[in-house]
Amino acid sequence: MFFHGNCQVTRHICPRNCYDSCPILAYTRGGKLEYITGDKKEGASGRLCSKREEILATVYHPQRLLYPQRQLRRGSGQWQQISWNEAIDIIARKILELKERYHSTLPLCLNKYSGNFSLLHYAAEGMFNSLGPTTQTTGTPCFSSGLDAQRLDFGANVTADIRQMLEARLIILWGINPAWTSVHTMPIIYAAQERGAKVVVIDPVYTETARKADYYIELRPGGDAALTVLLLQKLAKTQKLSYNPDQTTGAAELIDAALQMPAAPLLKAVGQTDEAISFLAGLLAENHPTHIWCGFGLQRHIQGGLTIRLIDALSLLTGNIGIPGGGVNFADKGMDIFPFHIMQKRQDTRFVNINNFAQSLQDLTDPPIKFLWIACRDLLRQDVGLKDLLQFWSQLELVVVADKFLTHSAQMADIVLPVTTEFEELDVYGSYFRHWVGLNEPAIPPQGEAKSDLEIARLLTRRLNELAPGTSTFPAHRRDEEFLAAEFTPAVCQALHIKKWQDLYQGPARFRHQAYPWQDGRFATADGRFHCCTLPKDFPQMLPTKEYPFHFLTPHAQEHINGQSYHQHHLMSEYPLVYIHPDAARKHQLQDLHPAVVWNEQGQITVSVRFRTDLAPDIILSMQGASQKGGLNVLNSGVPTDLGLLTTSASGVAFYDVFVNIAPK
Ligand SMILES: Nc1nc2c(c(=O)[nH]1)N[C@H]1C(S)=C(S)[C@@H](COP(=O)(O)OP(=O)(O)OC[C@H]3O[C@@H](n4cnc5c(=O)[nH]c(N)nc54)[C@H](O)[C@@H]3O)O[C@H]1N2
Ligand SMILES: Nc1nc2c(c(=O)[nH]1)N[C@H]1C(S)=C(S)[C@@H](COP(=O)(O)OP(=O)(O)OC[C@H]3O[C@@H](n4cnc5c(=O)[nH]c(N)nc54)[C@H](O)[C@@H]3O)O[C@H]1N2
Ligand SMILES: [Mo]
Repeated sequence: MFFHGNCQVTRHICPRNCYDSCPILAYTRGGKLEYITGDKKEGASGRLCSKREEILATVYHPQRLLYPQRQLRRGSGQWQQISWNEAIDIIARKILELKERYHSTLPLCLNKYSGNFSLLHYAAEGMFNSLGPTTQTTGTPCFSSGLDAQRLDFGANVTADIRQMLEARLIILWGINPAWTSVHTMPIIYAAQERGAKVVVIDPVYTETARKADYYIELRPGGDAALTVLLLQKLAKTQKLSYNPDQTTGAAELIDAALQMPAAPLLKAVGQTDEAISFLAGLLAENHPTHIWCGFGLQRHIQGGLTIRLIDALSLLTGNIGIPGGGVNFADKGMDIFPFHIMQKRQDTRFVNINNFAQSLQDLTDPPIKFLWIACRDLLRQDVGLKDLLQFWSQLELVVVADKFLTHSAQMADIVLPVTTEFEELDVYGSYFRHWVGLNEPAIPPQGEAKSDLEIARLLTRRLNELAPGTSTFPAHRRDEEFLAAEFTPAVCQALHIKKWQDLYQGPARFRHQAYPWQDGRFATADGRFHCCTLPKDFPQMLPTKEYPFHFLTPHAQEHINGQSYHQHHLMSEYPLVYIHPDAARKHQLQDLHPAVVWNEQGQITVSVRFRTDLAPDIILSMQGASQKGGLNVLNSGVPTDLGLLTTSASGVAFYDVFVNIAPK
């Protein structure tokens, strides 16, 4: 903290699940947080995105939850403000009752994910683990398949510093829309363009990023694996592929297998002309280094893992791995340096796949789930398999939601607990794409009666132990600072080049000091080699049917993160906007700006139609979380992707392999 004029300035790091993880400076005057701006430390842009208003508005938003409340009947909207003591007492008694009834703590379930990934927020897991074996989720909806793909190929998940793009001659933005989802990377991309790099966007949708690119390659959703094989074929035929046999396994086999695949079905899978693919192959052959950035959108398909593996191999075989400006960026697991002591991890947790939660709830019978705690998550808006989830809901005896707003899930809870923002608590957050770890220091006191997830864990632990001594082993007496100190082991401090966690008061620290990985040609795999994937005989690719003739793509929106849009509901349409090509729309008797129904075998939703001439005729596009009513995921059964088990213990989910039909309402 320091003082500037008559303002107190505190350091923060945006703890949202975003590529940019922006360092923030917060200006507080007279106890009121007045202004936030980007901090330039560690090569950050010094700017904040358009969500800056949201971040600030959340703190003092009139609809923010400030007191614990109890709902008389789920979904009734009849809320009663209660004290923390009452809320925690109801929860503690239910936990003890269930434990006694089932002689087990497995009926207690925690579902926590994307709201805030900071270290001390893992107190929620810690509190659950302190009770005994409970049911929790594993895996991630974001990036499981791609993580596994890179782990299999390189042996680890390491990204290059984004400034490496300045060294590239060609930048391929593949299934990523940074103009919306990583806006602070765009200046680097523009600067690279100014230095002569060509930028290609590969996406089934003509995105904001595509508008900024030099070339845009449209393709069918899920056609990327086929596209990569076509590129390998063309480059192999012109002797543009090479590799070091001492550093690679499976390269010759992969090239052979690629050459044996007939081109016609591949071209059909991509939905592109041979000419366009030759053009792209030419760019790759002529421009060295090529930097490829694979987005999370790219791997939200059943073959997402294979796709990333093929792209890794393409990069290796064109000589782009381990050189400045080259490589395939996806996601970094640098935060794994932390021990996460606060979680009090245990071996006997009953884990279920976060991407198959609804089904798991139904399948778990011995003992069944009776108590659900939701934190940092709006299950009923963002999860898949909602039909099953809602069906199961009535069997839950107590649903607790800790959140800042009365989310879709909170509206179906028994108890809501108000949580603090990153300006009201102490914590540490690290990025999965930038290479830094930073601090959130309290700028203002908790608003209303809001409490951090850690403080809530403490309260519950204390009450449980009052009612039944020895129930919880969570170290509730420990102060925030002590929890942090335990995470910053000597090894962590050494890796971050700091002496103690308090050094982060001066700004974020780096967990990666190398600008780009694999410089010495040795990989983190068991044998130190890069592993090329095996090519299957033909590719799985999910395609529209007569009954459901449209791909339903629901990528991430510009103005808000995921479902975190309650602060701006007044600006949003009531129903989701769905974009469709006017020709396709007319075939289905749809009119621009009119309501319609979108449905599939999972259910149906009401939407508002918007014509968009740049869309393929078989795609319906809608941004997730971008309407008051939400509800897109009612249509999503949650088909698993091919990979994810290795790194996250659960497969990913093919969010974008969803097919629908549409008609006027
Ligand atoms: N503004 C904003 N930023 C965010 C988020 C947000 O909600 N809003 N969310 C954060 C989170 S949690 C995540 S996981 C990331 C996600 O951010 P991104 O990695 O950008 O992922 P998506 O938005 O899912 O999809 C990116 C692009 O993939 C395209 N795509 C879909 N299918 C295919 C395909 O088969 N092939 C190809 N080549 N492209 C395809 C989509 O059309 C989309 O343009 O962003 C983070 N940052
Ligand atoms: N159709 C479709 N669905 C998707 C996706 C898609 O691309 N398309 N993307 C998926 C992806 S990649 C993701 S990451 C998920 C994200 O979905 P979720 O995991 O539900 O995450 P968010 O919507 O980011 O945030 C959830 C809640 O956390 C709350 N929160 C914020 N800070 C805190 C805190 O400190 N404590 C507590 N207790 N709560 C807090 C927020 O107010 C918000 O209501 O959605 C997935 N769903
Ligand atoms: Mo995500």
